[in-house]
Amino acid sequence: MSSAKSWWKEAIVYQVYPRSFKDSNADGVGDLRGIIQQLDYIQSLGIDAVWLNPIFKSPNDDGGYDISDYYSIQPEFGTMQDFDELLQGLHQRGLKLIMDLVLNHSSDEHPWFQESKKSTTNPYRDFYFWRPGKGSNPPNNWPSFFGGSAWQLDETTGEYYLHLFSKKQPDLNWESPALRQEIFKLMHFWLKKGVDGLRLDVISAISKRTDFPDTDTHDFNETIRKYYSNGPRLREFIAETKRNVLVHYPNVMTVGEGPGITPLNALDYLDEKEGLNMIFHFGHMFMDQGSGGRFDPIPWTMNDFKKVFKTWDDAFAAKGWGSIFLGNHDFARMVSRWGNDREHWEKSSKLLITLLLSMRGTTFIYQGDEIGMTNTTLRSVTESKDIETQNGWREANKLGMSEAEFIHRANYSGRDNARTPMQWTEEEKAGFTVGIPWMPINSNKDTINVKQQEQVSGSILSYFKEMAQLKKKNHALTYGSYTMLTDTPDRLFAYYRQEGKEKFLVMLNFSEENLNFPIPLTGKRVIGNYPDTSEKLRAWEALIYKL
Ligand code: TEU
Ligand code: CA
Repeated sequence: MSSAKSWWKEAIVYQVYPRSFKDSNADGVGDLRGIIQQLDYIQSLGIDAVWLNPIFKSPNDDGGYDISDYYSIQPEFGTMQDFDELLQGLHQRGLKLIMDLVLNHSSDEHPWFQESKKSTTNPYRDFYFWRPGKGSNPPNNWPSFFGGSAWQLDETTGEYYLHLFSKKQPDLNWESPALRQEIFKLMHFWLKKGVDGLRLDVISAISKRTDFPDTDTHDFNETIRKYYSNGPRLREFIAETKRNVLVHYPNVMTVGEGPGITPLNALDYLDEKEGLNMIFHFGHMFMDQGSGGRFDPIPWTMNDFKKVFKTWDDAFAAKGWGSIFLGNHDFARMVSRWGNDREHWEKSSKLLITLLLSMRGTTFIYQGDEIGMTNTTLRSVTESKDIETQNGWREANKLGMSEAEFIHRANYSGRDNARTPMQWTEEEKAGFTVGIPWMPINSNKDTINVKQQEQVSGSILSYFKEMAQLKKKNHALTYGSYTMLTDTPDRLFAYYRQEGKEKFLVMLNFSEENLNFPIPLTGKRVIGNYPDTSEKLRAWEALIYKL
């Protein structure tokens, strides 16, 4: 990875899902003033930047990823003044703010779409993709991420519009120069306010194959890779965005997100002059998804997991920079998915935190993972608040799957898992709200909450803070090389991080078993999730030695 120093390479980014972080006005929905109230807590973590999921006006069909006004704040979240106060509060604490911009699609309630759908000759018609159907069928066989066809017939003009996600998220047509000018304008608006970074949602899909060929595969992730992402004008659009906007804000970080980014095409997105700073890849996040996608789980192995990190570190060995995450608002809680959220909950939470903060690349940690929050349990699909789960059930049901089987799958991989309210205290509403929370609070808030862990020295929270300090104090853990050990038991993930004379060995036992591994006799233990050191690596033991 390029060794040029940048704040965003050294940063530990804390992701805040505003709807579930802290409610300040008793309506059961998290809001900006709630985040302002918790700024001292956020600062106490020792992180450097906050990534906020979208906070723009939205009908909330997809958790705010369906924006109806890019220039105003979602009323439930507060006002522009609240935003300005939040930004100021972060900057006063030496923290940066990364906004989440959704530029692949808007809400169907956005004025652009309301105009576009009026007639085939409307000036905004080409802000979206409209195509005639094939007889009574959609223009092609593309499936939506959220079930059903990616095309919706609009009666007014008798044409279909494209929506890779929900029907209420029509894809924006970046082929239109006028649309691109509007995008650049809104980006300037937020960057002029002093925002420090942008997470660009589904940026991989902004260039479409405008001949819209049928997909030739039933594997959903393959369809994404081959047809939805990495389109013919992608680099051109990113370069134009860089030239028209980003180049004017040299210290602003950009991280592109999107399925379909692979080790072979990732560098197309990253370029000092014409590209973004980083991308989120999904190599590990999709490895347990079968051809049917999220609700079609397949087994994964520790070797697959380790290989993903090696592959992606190699991809950025010479150029570019990686992002390291194990969970976010779109996936199950990391300790439930990769660790053991039962008898080894504390140890495995600490182990995963060790990985996040010692792997090469910028660390992104999702709210609640610093205290080991776990998956929730939906008893029925009606309890889900997520369109992907609701629509996933509609599709599964059509194919004859039982609700019991589907809910079992949704409790393993569904997005509701990550969206239960932040657990601040053991109070009835976990200190999140005094109203009725928009989503039920996880029943384990009595044993997993910030207040309790702030008072306990060996807590996951205190371990996170200690590990964050270790990363910040040791450049090798940021800029050092990454060398994975290969002659180890499958369940042992061990790697060196080295810069000059500074060399660390990270040992992570992803299993309940004691593993034989020659813990280095020389060198000094710098952190571990057991109070002592034994001659074997114990269940879910994480250990870092400075050699
Ligand atoms: O997710 C895009 C993406 O990467 C999808 O693969 C996503 O992981 C999943 O299929 C949807 O759960 C981004 C946002 O992170 C997600 O919350 C939005 O639903 C989606 O884009 C549409 O804006
Ligand atoms: Ca509120």
